[in-house]
Amino acid sequence: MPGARAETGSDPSAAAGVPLSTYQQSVADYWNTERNAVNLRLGEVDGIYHHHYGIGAADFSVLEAPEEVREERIAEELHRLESAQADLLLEHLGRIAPEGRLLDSGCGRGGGSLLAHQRFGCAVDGISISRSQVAFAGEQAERRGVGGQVRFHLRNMLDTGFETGSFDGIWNNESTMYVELSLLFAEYQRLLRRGGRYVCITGCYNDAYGLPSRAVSEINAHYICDIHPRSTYFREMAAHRLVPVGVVDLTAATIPYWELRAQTHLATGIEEKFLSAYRDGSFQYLLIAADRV
Ligand code: GPP
Ligand code: MG
Repeated sequence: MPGARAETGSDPSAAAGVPLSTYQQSVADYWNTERNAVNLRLGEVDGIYHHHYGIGAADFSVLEAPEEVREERIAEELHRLESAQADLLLEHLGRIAPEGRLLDSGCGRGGGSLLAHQRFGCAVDGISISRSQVAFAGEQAERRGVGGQVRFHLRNMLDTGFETGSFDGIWNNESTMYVELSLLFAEYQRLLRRGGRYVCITGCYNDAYGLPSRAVSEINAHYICDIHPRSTYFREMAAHRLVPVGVVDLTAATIPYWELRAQTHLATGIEEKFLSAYRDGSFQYLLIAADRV
C-alpha cells in the first residue's frame, strides 16, 4: 500500500506519515526531540553526523589539552573513534560498484550514508522513522551537493516499500535493537539481490552470561530499545538466507571510547552502564557481515 507510506526525499514536510506501532511512535518521539551535544558537537567536526559509538585506541591526552582548546580536542577525538567504527562497517560491505545501490537502515542524521557514497560513489538510500532525522540528513546531503544520489526517506525498516532485489548492500549501525529481527531479516531477504551483502554493528547480550544484566536493562531503558541476545541474530539470519561471512567481536575495541567519553563534558550518564556491561561479559559489541544466498 504505497499510499500509506511516506516518501520524502529531502522534503519531509511533504510526508503523509509512516504507519507506526505505539512502540515505534515512542522511539520516533525520542529521536525527533534528541539534541545530545555528544552527537551534534561531534558532527560539527566535519559535517558527518553519527549515531553510533567508537572503536580503537583513544588518545586520553586530549583531557589535558590547554583549557581553551580542550573541548574541541575532545570532540575531535571522540568523532575520530566513531568515524573509525563507520569505516570498519563500510569495509565489510565489500566491493560495491558505482552503479550499485545501498540501504542505510536506521540512518539517523545521515553521516553513514554520506560516507558510503564518498567511498563507493554509488546511490544510497537512508531510512528512519524520525521525521526530524530525515529532514536533517536530507539537508546535509544537499549541502554536500549529493542530494541526487544520497536520499533520505521517512520509512519503516520492517516494511520499506522498496522494490524486491533492488539493493546490493544493506546495513544497520546500532539500530537493530529497535525491531524484531524475524521481521527485519524477512524484509532484507526480499530487498537484497542474491549475493548482496548485509552488515550490522550491534550491542547484543551474551547468551553465555544468561538473561540481560542490570546494566543491559538500564541501557534498554535509556534508549527505549530492546537489546537482543547474540543467538537471535544468527538464528534469524539463518532463517532468512543470510549466511554470515564475518563476525568481529568489537567489545574490547569499544571500551576505550567509553572510558574517554565518561571523563568528558559530553558524557550523557549512560557511560558507566556500557562499561560495566562490557566488563562483566553480559554485553557484546559485534559486527556481523552476511551474504544473501
Ligand atoms: C547510539 O546513538 C545508538 C543507539 C542509541 C542505539 C542503542 C545502541 C546500543 C549498542 C545498545 P547515539 O549516538 O544517538 O547515542 P548517544 O546520544 O548516547 O551518543
Ligand atoms: Mg552518539
